[in-house]
Amino acid sequence: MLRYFTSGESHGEALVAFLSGLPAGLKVNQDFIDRDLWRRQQGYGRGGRMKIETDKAHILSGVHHGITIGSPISILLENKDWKNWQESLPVAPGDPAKHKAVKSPRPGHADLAGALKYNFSEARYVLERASARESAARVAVGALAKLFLRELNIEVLSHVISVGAASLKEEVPWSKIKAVSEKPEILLSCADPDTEQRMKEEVDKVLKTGDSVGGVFEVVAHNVPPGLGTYAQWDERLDAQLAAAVMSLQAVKAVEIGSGVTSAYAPGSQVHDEIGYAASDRHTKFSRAHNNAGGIEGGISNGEEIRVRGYLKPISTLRRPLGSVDFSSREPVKAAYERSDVCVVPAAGVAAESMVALTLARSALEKFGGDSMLETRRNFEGYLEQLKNF
Ligand code: EPS
Repeated sequence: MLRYFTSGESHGEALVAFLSGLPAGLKVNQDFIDRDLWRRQQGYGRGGRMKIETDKAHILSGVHHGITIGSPISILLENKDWKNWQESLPVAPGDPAKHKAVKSPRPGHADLAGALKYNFSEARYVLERASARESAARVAVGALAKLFLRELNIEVLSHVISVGAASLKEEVPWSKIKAVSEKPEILLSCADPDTEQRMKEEVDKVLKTGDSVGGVFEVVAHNVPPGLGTYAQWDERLDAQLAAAVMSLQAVKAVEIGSGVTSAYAPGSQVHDEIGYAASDRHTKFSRAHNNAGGIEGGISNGEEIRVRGYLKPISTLRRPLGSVDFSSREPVKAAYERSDVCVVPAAGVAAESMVALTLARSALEKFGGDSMLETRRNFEGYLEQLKNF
């Protein structure tokens, strides 16, 4: 069973991620992992922290001579900003006078709920772990899941569909999503240059006003065979697992599979993807007129592209803060402000790719098993043969 955990605070010494359950013999490409970490740091509207950090995966265990050895993998990501926080956020008790308290909770952030839950008198420790900095650790292990999926010819990428009021209307084909992900520079990861310019204007607006802006990303998993996940038990449904995985990302407030939201307002005859049958080099000769189901029917992948959208609320740290209450005096004050991003939609898309890749890799390993890549591939190829002969 593929399992993963992360650890680390935004301004602590490092982030750490653990991944166990990958078969032995998977080639690990360091540049591939670091490229995804870089992609997560990009995007117009990112804040000052991204100028400090250059995230690189320092693999501590589970990989030797460039391949996985079947033992748990741990990865460390240095927080370069730690040098500026050693005195105010030490591991040892330290000097309380140097503590940087977060005195009034930000509406929308974990600050208040976290302080109440953990009985903290202010929100510093809440912010530290709730921060989206943690998603860098998920991207590191997610890149390993992607490398595993690539061995099964499955690829996972994302693109941005909307930022504020600027929105793409048309479905974007895989080739264009791939081209966006390969660009040497990332603006807002939108496949259409005119819409991307309008997205940039949305960010410029909030930069001027001290506000923030949310949006929608879409993760696409390409070339997934039919048969991952099952309707047989509620928690084994692939769409349920993907929804939980993407929803677990910081600032995601809704998840949609395929055209799930608009489908709720349309008659069945306009929603369901009619079935055809014709010679093809895909996993099966069964084909679909369109893909409103987002590649999943009955909790099982159906052989079409898996498309999962994440809806992001605007970042909750505002330069022109909303009303709040001082933790100690209980008087009305403005919410705390600390350096922040104003738009993170492209970055959240990269983090969501990781969550989708980890979910699909776990599901593939449940179906095909294997302690070595040789064994997993053999089982996988046997299944593909079965599909061809269906
Ligand atoms: C982030 C790092 C953080 C924030 C952001 C995401 O760094 P810092 O807090 O030092 O500026 O930029 O986190 C938040 C938006 C948040 O609300 O906590 C990162 O690496 O993605």
